[in-house]
Amino acid sequence: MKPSTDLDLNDALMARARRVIPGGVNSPVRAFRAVGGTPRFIARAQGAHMWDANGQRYIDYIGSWGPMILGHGHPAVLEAVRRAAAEGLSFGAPTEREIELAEEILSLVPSMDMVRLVSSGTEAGMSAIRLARGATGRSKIIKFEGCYHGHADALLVKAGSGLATFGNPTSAGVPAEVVQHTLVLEYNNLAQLEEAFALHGDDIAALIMEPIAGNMNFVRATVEFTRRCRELCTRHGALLIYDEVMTGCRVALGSAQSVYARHIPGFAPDLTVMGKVIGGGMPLAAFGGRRDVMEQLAPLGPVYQAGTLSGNPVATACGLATLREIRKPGFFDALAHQTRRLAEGLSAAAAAEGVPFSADCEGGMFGFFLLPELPRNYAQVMKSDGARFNQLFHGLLARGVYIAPALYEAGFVSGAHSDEDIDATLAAAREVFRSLSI
Ligand code: KE4
Repeated sequence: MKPSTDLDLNDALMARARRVIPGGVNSPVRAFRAVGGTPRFIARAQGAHMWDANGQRYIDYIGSWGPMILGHGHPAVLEAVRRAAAEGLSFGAPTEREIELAEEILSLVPSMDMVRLVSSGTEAGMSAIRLARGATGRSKIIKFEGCYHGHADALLVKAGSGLATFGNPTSAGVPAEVVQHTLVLEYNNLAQLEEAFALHGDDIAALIMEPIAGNMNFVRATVEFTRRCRELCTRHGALLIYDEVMTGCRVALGSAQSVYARHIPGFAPDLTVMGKVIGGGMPLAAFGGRRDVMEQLAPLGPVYQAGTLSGNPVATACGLATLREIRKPGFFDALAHQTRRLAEGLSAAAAAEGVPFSADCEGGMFGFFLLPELPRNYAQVMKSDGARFNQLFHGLLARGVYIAPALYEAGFVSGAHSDEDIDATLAAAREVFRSLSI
């Protein structure tokens, strides 16, 4: 579509989108509300690059918020999707490929004895909470401020008024009764964790956590905090749910739980929620874990869960092809090297211009803060200078580098990001940091 004037096509598309889609987008973070300006309407993508409606090219560090770990348009993935689509888009009946993908996921995440495929991370998280409640016969759950587990009602909750008090809704339309069983604690706060279990331990069905909080940009749970979450859940008969929708097969082939198991021998969650990478960019997510818990699910057990497109034949082909590529020897080493080069290069560029900055990365996921030290919880993250972040975001965008349009979102590198892409990103960052330091 070419407008009659030389109006930017993104502006024209956004004006048109706003007339028919709330906020012009199908997911709020895409609207650029946090950073201002007009979202880029992407026309196509290939490898590490995306092109917007104006034909402007960007080096892509969103990667669809994590799924595109191989980069866009990987030939093996496209071929698998084409072949699957030609055989049928959806059957509403079991297929062999669902077994193959389940077997692949279990081989990569050995804490999972069984897995159920669904269509989104929200659906996976929501189902895991229901399963934990059904399996334990308890209602209370613990989550942490700053962690996001999808938009199921029980999880749209912010910390209550006092310490270890039950949560209040973060969204209109969520009745207080729905979140009255959700306890919101401070991430990495051992004292609050101890108190919550001391007060409510035997009523807690599950503790759900992001192992590395990509929804606070990039905040690691400390090893001691992780160990204590595991110990207290075990002692009180609560289930530890690891939300690896973002970190799963992204921070390591064996996901974040394999990283923490290096520091905590035998560490394993009871349930794991996955998504993004395992779908390769198509609508596919999963939850799984201990057999005795998973067998509580319908049709075997009393916990109901279902989905028309669960295990969709095209989505499973996309996910399977993706997982088979990333488990090839050397893929993750190369991805982690490139990601580390980016994170370290950004830190060096900021330091050279005297801009307060800290960065961290694991596998193909990275984060950074306009703070002198890495934050350990949500309150510390929110001390970031939002206005300065927005300048950084737009400075990079104008130079063809597309990072997350919000300071609390992580970044993602793919196997397609070349040395030239990283060098170009660092050159752009140096220019922007120079403008920030003025
Ligand atoms: P989805 O329902 O969006 O597939 O997954 C929800 C979800 C669950 N758990 C974690 C740890 C997640 O990060 C997510 C979704 N992540 C966001 C980005 N922070 C998706 C982007 C968006 O909301 O548009």
